[in-house]
Amino acid sequence: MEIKSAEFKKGIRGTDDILYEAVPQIAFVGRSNVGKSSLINCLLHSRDLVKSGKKPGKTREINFFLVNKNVYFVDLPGYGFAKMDLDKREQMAKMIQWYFFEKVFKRKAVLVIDMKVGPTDLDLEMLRILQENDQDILVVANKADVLNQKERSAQMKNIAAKMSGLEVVICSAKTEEGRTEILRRIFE
Ligand SMILES: Nc1nc2c(ncn2[C@@H]2O[C@H](COP(=O)(O)OP(=O)(O)OP(=O)(O)O)[C@@H](O)[C@H]2O)c(=O)[nH]1
Ligand SMILES: [Mg+2]
Repeated sequence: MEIKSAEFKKGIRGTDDILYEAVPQIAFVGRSNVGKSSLINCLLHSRDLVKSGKKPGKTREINFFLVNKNVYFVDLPGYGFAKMDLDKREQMAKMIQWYFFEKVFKRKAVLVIDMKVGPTDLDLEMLRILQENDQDILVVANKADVLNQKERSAQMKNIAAKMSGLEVVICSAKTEEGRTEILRRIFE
């Protein structure tokens, strides 16, 4: 699948008409700092359309990007950022849950986990929420570039065991490993 165009549409924090448009949404969800925004930039081949950053807690709104004029890539704030004060963290968690509870035209969730860290309790909790809401889910393990071969195979086993056999695409927003595979699955 080729990316022909991508543009920022809007950032929302609560209900908004954009949610209910007849446009499919590909929603990127995961821990803060796992590389959701970077991964979207990688998929779109745009270096900085989506703001990403060194500091966790970079994305504070639910950002909609219109891709190929017919699908939204949705960049969500991350969960589990320990240094964010509790109020703010709860507010983010609520926003993420609220988004997935909303009934929209069509949605696919891309759950991004950290390949090195593996699935955390919060990741598994998020997976459960997605499954309970009957979401179409694609799990991707990002930052594969930081692992050597040995660590890679160990982590693949660890992830497979913790994610009850769900298929996981290994990727790196940095090296673009897995990019074509993710795009294929998103658009299939
Ligand atoms: N080595 C490596 N670093 C990455 C990769 N993807 C993202 N990063 C780095 O991880 C940091 C966080 O990236 P973001 O894309 O802002 O992460 P995020 O998940 O959007 O974070 P929040 O918006 O806080 O939820 C940045 O310093 C990125 O450069 C990757 O595949 N490999
Ligand atoms: Mg982000």
